Amino acid sequence: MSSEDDVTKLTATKRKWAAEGKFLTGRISRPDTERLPPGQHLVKNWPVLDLGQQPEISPLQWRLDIRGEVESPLTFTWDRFLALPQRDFLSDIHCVTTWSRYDNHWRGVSVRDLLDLVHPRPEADAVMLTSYDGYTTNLLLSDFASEEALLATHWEGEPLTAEHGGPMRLILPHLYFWKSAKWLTRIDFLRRDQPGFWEKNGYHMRGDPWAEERYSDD
Ligand SMILES: Nc1nc2c(c(=O)[nH]1)N[C@H]1C(S)=C(S)[C@@H](COP(=O)(O)O)O[C@H]1N2
Ligand SMILES: [Mo]
Repeated sequence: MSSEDDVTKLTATKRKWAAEGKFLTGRISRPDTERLPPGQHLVKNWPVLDLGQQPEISPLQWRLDIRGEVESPLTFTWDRFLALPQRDFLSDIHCVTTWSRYDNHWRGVSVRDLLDLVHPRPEADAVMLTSYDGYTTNLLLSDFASEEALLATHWEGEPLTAEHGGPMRLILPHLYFWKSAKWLTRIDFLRRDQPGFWEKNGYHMRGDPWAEERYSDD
């Protein structure tokens, strides 16, 4: 567990990288022509990155609240969540700190299946994700609704460990990994995109790795 001081230091360092444009190569690429986005390198291990407050959530306490611009707001208990179709996914991870990891096998609930249940209103344009550690991150609904997006409970056949966001985290492979909220507990559907934690601290609102959308322009 790190202290509030460590979180402040980490945030300050990452703000500085954003201000300096650290890691930017200036290249633009496409997932269909280049699997590895510009400025990234491959790792075999799976690093742990977060604000240092890793919550332990028991299945009995766990909730997922769906609120905001939806026809059917819902609160999932763990049992109700596991009653949704469980699907298998294969995808790569691209972290803004320049590591990428290929061929991760996931199991979980497809975001598309969730959207079919809650019916986002036509006004809904974005989502804000909130996690048990207080972390927030924002997404356009068009990105959140990606076919590859999942609410993951398993990695490589095993339940997600607490340090990697267990019991459930988002996996959104086509954007930088800071968008993939660990310990997800709330999804708010919004009329307009709003910045989350890193987006308020110099990071890009969207975060496309192939366009190197690492930092905000201002
Ligand atoms: N709840 C929560 N989710 C989070 C974070 C966090 O601090 N809290 N960090 C993000 C960042 S910056 C990254 S790179 C990935 C890291 O996930 P990992 O630790 O499983 O590699 O989680 C993202 N999701
Ligand atoms: Mo990150």
